[in-house]
Amino acid sequence: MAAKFDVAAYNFRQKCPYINKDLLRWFPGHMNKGLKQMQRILTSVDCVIEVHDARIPFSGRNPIFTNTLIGAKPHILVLNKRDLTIPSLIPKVKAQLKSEQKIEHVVYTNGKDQKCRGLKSLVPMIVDIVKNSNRYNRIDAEDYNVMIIGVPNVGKSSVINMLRSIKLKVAHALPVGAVAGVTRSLMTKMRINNDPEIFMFDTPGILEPSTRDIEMGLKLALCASLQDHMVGEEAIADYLLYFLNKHGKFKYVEYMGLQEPCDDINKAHPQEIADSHIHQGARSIKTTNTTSLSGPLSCNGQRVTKTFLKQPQTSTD
Ligand SMILES: Nc1nc2c(ncn2[C@@H]2O[C@H](COP(=O)(O)OP(=O)(O)OP(=O)(O)O)[C@@H](O)[C@H]2O)c(=O)[nH]1
Ligand SMILES: [Mg+2]
Repeated sequence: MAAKFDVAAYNFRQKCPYINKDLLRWFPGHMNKGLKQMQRILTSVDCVIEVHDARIPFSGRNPIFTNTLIGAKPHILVLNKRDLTIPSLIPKVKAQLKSEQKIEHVVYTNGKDQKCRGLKSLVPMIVDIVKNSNRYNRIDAEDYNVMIIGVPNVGKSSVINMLRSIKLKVAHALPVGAVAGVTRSLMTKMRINNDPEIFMFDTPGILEPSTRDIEMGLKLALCASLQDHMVGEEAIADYLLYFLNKHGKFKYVEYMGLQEPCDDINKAHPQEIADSHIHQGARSIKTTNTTSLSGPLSCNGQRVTKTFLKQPQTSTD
């Protein structure tokens, strides 16, 4: 039985841990090139699907998309990795996105689940909103072209693969991977449906050229939209610790074999260091020798386990 801790009894940090903004800046050449390629094909695109991580529905979407790619095109926001979030929060998040950001079409998906109802609802939704839109130069086209955009590692390629597998029963064709930056250029369009013909363009994940906000950058890092080693595993783990304490989420205490919550990743455990590996959005720390943390990510000798961090903690927004 997990012990209960009272947030009020602790003097937890009130401010997000500071890290140098440059560590959160990642805009390599392939992102710049990819953005230009995406802008060039816009006239042949009927609908833009923006994929984002469902754990951070209000943070980290790239404003460049809204300004330069979405414009007046029909737009669907796909919040992927539904399995890592808390289902009961979904209606509230959707309502908030609609009222505050005027986003009408929000779909939650699990890009790893062929039975996902959100994925299955996408094709009818695309057909419906494109039919009811002004297609300009493509008014007579019978096929539908859809561009998938989003920040890195949110599951863009996985969603396309899964749609192809659901609708066409074909094997996955696009490479996917747990580290941000797998897709590095605009891909040839892929058929995902036959009647009507729907094609999708996969694109590289694109971040903003500079970081506006440290906390937003850390949230993106925590969801693995930035590569861990660039930001620093300790900084990411420390932000997670800050976040969990701030929101009174203390399951980590038991998982890590602590007596009580701790608020300083450095003081939490100075000697024993877990060989660690943080991967694919769900942070996982494994006992391998491949990536060794030089800092005290583990508390009191316990390793943060995959099971713990894979559990939905909360929406990270
Ligand atoms: N838990 C979970 N993992 C997912 C889901 N969808 C995709 N993934 C995983 O997330 C990681 C990134 O998936 P990709 O499809 O490569 O993401 P992407 O947005 O195309 O990434 P880039 O091409 O690097 O921008 C992979 O390890 C996938 O297996 C999901 O719904 N839930
Ligand atoms: Mg990809």
